Amino acid sequence: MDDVELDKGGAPHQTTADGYDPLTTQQGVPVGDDQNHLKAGARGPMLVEDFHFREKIFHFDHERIPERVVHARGYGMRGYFELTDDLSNVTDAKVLTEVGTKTPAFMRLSTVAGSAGSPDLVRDVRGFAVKLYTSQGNWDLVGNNIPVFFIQDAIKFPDLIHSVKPAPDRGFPQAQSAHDNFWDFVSLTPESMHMVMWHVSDRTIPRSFRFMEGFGVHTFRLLKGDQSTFVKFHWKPKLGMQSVLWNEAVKINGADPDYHRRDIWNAIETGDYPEWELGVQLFDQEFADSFAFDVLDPTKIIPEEEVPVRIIGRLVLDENVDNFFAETEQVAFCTQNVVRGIGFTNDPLLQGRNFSYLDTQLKRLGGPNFTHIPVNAPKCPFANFQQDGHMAMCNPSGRANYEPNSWGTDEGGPRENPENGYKHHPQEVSGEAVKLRPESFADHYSQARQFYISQTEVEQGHMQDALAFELSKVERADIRERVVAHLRNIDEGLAESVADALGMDLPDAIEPLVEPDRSLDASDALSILKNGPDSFAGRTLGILVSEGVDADLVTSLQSRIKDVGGSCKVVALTVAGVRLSDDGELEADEKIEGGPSVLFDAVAVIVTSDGAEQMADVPEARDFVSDAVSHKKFIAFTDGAEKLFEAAGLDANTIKGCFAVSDAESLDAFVEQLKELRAWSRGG
Ligand code: HDE
Repeated sequence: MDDVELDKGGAPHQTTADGYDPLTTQQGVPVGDDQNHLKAGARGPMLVEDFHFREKIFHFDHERIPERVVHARGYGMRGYFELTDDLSNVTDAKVLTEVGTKTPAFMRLSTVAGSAGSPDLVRDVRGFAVKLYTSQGNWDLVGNNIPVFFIQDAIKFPDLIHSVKPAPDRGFPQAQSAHDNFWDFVSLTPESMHMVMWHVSDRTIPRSFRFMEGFGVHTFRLLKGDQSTFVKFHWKPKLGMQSVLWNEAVKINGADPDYHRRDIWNAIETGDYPEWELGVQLFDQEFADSFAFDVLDPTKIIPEEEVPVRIIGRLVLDENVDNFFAETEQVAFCTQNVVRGIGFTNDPLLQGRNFSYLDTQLKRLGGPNFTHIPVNAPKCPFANFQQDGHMAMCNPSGRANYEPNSWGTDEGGPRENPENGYKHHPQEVSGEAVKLRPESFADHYSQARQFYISQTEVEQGHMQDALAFELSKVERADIRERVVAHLRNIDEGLAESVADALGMDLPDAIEPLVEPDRSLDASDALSILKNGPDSFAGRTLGILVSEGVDADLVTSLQSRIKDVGGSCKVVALTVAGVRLSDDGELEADEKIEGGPSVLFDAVAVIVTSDGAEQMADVPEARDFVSDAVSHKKFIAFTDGAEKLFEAAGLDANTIKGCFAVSDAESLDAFVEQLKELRAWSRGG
């Protein structure tokens, strides 16, 4: 038979008359009509013969995969990790020993309780998951923005999550912890009290993903040969930490439910790449034995004052995804993904997680081959004899799919490598099979108290308010009482203030398993405000403008903000913007209804007195200034703006942190002040 040249495909189909690539079916057949299905006559019934219609609707019907059972709402970005300090004295992991190497990374930041469509600024822990595609395989560090957790044993995870998720009978509240079930569970679970303190702190309402810390939470091991060193991982944001106020969070969720994802998307698009430093706390068995708490207990931290955080590298996010579903939705993190030189401890939460993450992917991604999806596949070579299953994309080639075999190095496939392969830590294991909580996990209040006393007065006030708010949504008085009874073991002042805000008498304290140690020192590293930024970099100024305002003033304010690394958004009565004093046009980024001051870190009210008078009649413009004042934002205002403030019942000239601006000098003073972000000393 003559050789026949097969058409292997790939040749471009004919383009459409107006130059577009043709729309085809999944089988590559160009579609002639994508507007109407095939009918028996123009007004007749559908004909089953329409394969294009059937394929299109079939595919649409199957677009959804199960959302993550926790951390459903998340946002992913690509980047790289660069090692700056060599840990080769304690680990064999190349990613931690080859200084200067840039390891490709994928990061997904998330909330925990809400479903995929919930708003970004709910009070919640944030997931902080990083996948590093190292030359020795994938390493996933699947952490949170809080260094401790609610529970000590993985067996309680379903209970914790059920309690915070919508109640099963009514299907709400969505993405909230301010309800009976959550506070019922945590108040019956004293080990959660340390995490509860973090939960009611400003950590759970971050201003942006870019302004929060991340933690590996558990104690892990770094391994060099048989030698083990304990390690806790920390991510420190380059821009410092910042959170919003609760009253802002509530309003932001309405004004821009995508506030966090939009923020990080925009930062990457404009080249202002988000960055974190990776830090490690390294310690040995001797330290672990002498430390006041069990290093396997995930409800405890090791204060940075006791074991300093050593910075060893940086993570830079420099690319948004091309497709949200392909990458962010399909990325599968797994605590078990470690590389040679990194190992586990017996933290009972970590042990449980090591089972859960692989298991959950089977349900979510539908089969065992999710590792073949590009976002999950290693970027180093990988080869084994695992085969088949749903959607197998890279089955082993050649005759051998087993080993040992006799097919040699050409055809016989890969083999284990005792020299360079992964080595588990040879820890000795013994003991009776018991379902027991170690006694060394029994202290539930000492570090909760330490966290509270480490906060500034402003932050302590926020915690008191948060507790009062959350508990005011709890219908059952006995649950409210039980929470306050725990607070008495943490801090009497805190308990009193919450009881007072709830209008209840102080209940007796809960009997602790072990007496809390009230002598632990405050740790400054635990406060956001003590670790705030010292510049306006990465922040946004909202400028409210009216017709005819001084062109020089606006442009010099904009350029000053740019010089300090910040950005500006112009807000006006119409989205078309305004005409400036020099007749130039200034386009608005937002119409006033779409640009409330809660979306900005600071605001400037650059209006003429006619403009202020006109805005005085616009409720959203009045809210713009009154919210900025009550949220303690620094405010610049022009001569003439007073009328708008007056309409909101305020006198800009007497409010702390309000700056009358008219010239270069006054603008400089305002921009200098912005380093501090908020006028905390403003009353009210
Ligand atoms: Fe998770 N967790 N978790 N978790 N977790 C999941 O895995 C689980 C815990 C964390 O962006 C699930 O792929 C158990 C602590 C993040 O895709 C699931 C326990 C910490 C993400 C799961 C915990 C985390 C998850 C759901 C108690 C911080 C999102 C979907 C022992 C150190 C990853 C999935 C992403 C996701 C189980 C507790 C962080 C069900 C059983 C502690 C950041 O496997």
